[in-house]
Amino acid sequence: MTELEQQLQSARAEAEAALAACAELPALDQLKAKYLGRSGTVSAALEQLGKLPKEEKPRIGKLANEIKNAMTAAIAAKRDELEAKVATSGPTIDTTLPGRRHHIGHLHPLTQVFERTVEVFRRMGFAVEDGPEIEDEWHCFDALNTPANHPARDMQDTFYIDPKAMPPDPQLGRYLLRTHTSPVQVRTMMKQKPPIRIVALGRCFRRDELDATHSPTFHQVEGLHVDKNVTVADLKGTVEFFFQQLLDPETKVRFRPHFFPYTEPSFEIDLSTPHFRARGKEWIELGGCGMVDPTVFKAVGYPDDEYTGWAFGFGIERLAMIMWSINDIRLFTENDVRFLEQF
Ligand code: FA5
Repeated sequence: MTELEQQLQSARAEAEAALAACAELPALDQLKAKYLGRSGTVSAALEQLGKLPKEEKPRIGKLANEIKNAMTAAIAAKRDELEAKVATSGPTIDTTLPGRRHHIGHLHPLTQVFERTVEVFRRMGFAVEDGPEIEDEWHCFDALNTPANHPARDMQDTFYIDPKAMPPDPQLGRYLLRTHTSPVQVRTMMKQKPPIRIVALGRCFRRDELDATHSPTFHQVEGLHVDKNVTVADLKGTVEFFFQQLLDPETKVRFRPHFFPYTEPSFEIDLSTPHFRARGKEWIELGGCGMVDPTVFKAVGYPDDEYTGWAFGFGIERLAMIMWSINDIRLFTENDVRFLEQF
């Protein structure tokens, strides 16, 4: 065997070993350049063919070509193999491991009461209205027949906005955080003519001390129905139907005479549910209501004596507390999941 044949055979053996060990595409490229490239081992051997004696040329030339072809094919096969591996590799998943549990959240209890309230009133043909949380004195009080000397307009009772931040309006007065949802009555009546059937739900603010049943911020739902010949019987029937749907078909509703400046007559709404009756507690106070006072119709520009209507307002927190026997209003805002996940 000539020296050149030996060189070629050992290059072949070396290349085969390197190819078998090669596990990555960049290494394969290097390997190809080393053995088959223009100045690679095989090409260098082929260049030397010219210097060989005539009788050796065909034999060694054949051998060099065989080695070149075999290495080209082997490198191509390796490339296919490595490329397929790259395409199918990814993070490996052990499908036998137990799955990770996702904690599915749910709606806050107050939001659930909101949604159920809206659902029952929609069935009775009521639309949902909205109003601003920052109100002005006219919509919150004056238009609702609540004069300037009423305690609700006292600085001690109400959160007023700094007049430097929001200067008072010459017509509408100072700005404040609304103390109830009743100004939505005024806003709705000013933008549309009867028949009106709306509910408005939202946040209210009062300078009340935080205790088990009071919070400086709480929610109310307001209802308003104005049309021709609307009566107290409509009011009582609607309120009773609502609570029977929301709480229990056996719920009883009691109207106790009361005073609100913007309704006449006015009532306090008391509830009695089988659940509370079973615990020896008969009536629970929930909110106020009454027939819309003619002075309110006047303030919103309705003609005299053409319409009658009723309105109510009650506390959403108090309603949720009755629904689920919750004994402390502070739980709603503490965001303790041990409490929240019970609903
Ligand atoms: C009113 O706010 C009247 N606007 C209701 C009304 C509307 C009467 C329409 C007539 C016609 P009152 O101040 O009573 O009424 O409040 C109604 C309910 O809101 C209360 O019964 C209570 O459930 C809730 N509420 C009032 N203040 C707080 C508070 N600080 N924390 C939690 N809930 C409160």
